[in-house]
This record gives sequence, C-alpha cells and structure tokens, in this order.
Amino acid sequence: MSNPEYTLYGHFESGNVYKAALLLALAGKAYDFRHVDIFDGATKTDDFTAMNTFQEVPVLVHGERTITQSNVILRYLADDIGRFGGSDDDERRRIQEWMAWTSNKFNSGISLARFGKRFAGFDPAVITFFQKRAERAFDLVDRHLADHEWLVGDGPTIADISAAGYIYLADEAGLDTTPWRKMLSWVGRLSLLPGWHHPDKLPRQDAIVAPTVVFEAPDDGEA
Ligand SMILES: N[C@@H](CCC(=O)N[C@@H](CS)C(=O)NCC(=O)O)C(=O)O
Repeated sequence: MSNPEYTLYGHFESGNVYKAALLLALAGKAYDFRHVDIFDGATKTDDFTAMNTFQEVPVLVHGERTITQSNVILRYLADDIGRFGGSDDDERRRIQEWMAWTSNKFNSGISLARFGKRFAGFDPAVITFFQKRAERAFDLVDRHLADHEWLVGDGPTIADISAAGYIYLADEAGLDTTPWRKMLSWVGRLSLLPGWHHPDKLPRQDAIVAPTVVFEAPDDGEA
C-alpha cells in the first residue's frame, strides 16, 4: 500500500471527488490523495491550471496520464480496473447516457443547492429553484428504477456510482429523499457493496492522505 498507482487530487467536501473515490474504494484500489484547497483559490494557480485546464477537482493521475472531469475519470478507472464499466458496447452507451444526464441535472440540482446552502449562502429562492430541479430528476430516476435494480444492466456500474454520489449528499442540499422509495432502495443497494463508504468518510477512508497541501493558493495581490 506504500506506492499506489493512482493519485487523486481533490477536496474532502467535493461530491465530484467522492464519485472517483467511491469507485476506487468499491474496487479495493489504494490511491495517493492530494488535498487541493478549492475554497482558497488553489485550483486557479498556474501549476494547477497546467495540470487541469478546467481549474477544478477531481483530477486523476495514472502514470503519464492526467484525467479530469469526474465522469471521464470514472470511465477511465472502470476500463483500467476492468469493473463497473458495463458488459458490452450497448451497456457502455447506456452508461454514457446516464452519466451525461446526471452530470447536467444533478450538478445543476443537488450540487448547486448544496453549494448555495452549505458554502455560499445563496438567496433561499435560488436554493429552492435548484432543489426543485433536483426533485424533478429524482422523479425520473425513481420511475426508471421501478423496473430496474440498477440504472444499466444487471449489476452496479459507473452510471450508478456517478448518479448516487450526490444523492448521499442530498440532506446537505436541504432535500428530503424519503418520498422517492425506489431511488432510496437503489442507493441503499449500492451502499451495501463491499468497500462502500459515505462521503463523510471518503476520500479519507482507504486513501493515503498527503501530509501537506500540494497546490498553495497565491498570496494576496498575486492572483
Ligand atoms: N464537471 C466537473 C465539475 C467539477 C467541480 O465542480 N469541481 C468543484 C468541486 S465539486 C471544484 O473544483 N470547484 C473549485 C473551483 O471551481 O475552483 C466534474 O464532473 O468533475
């Protein structure tokens, strides 16, 4: 466990980082975790921008490769590890469809409601707007899960990991998920898989946490 092959750059509060950390945990893969202080401008430094032009976490480094965007990281890891990626081309396409949809509807629903409520102090009407958007997405997921155990195919895939990642954070977005019974059963099923941990514990759990912040924010006046 002393020299893991993957390095994950992220922040403990990030749901998008959690998605990547969750896949690594479910696959039983160790990784070197590098904390990036997203609340102190660390994604905007020249060094970080040279690594990730999008100036966001998560970032995965694997050998010579640097991969960004949580769903692209999930696809990369699933292919590299040989698990959770879908069993044939058709499933792979279905998985990409779900990840594209959740990236849009969940990031602009749960994720922004949570950000506005927990970190940014958005106007309550704005938070309500994002919560409603999340609830409409829950309706759709719940309907799909009425006759499916998993979003795609017969077992868990990165489509489930990607979508469920933010649902575990729904309470922090001020959302009560209890009306969506099928959706709740499904996130429950995912949470019973070996290696699963709640976002409160990941990426701390199973990660080798670097002792220092890797990318320091610039001093005042230099940014
Ligand atoms: N589309 C991106 C979104 C990533 C994202 O929003 N990252 C946030 C943390 S959850 C971030 O790095 N924020 C800091 C910043 O934008 O400077 C993905 O799926 O990875």
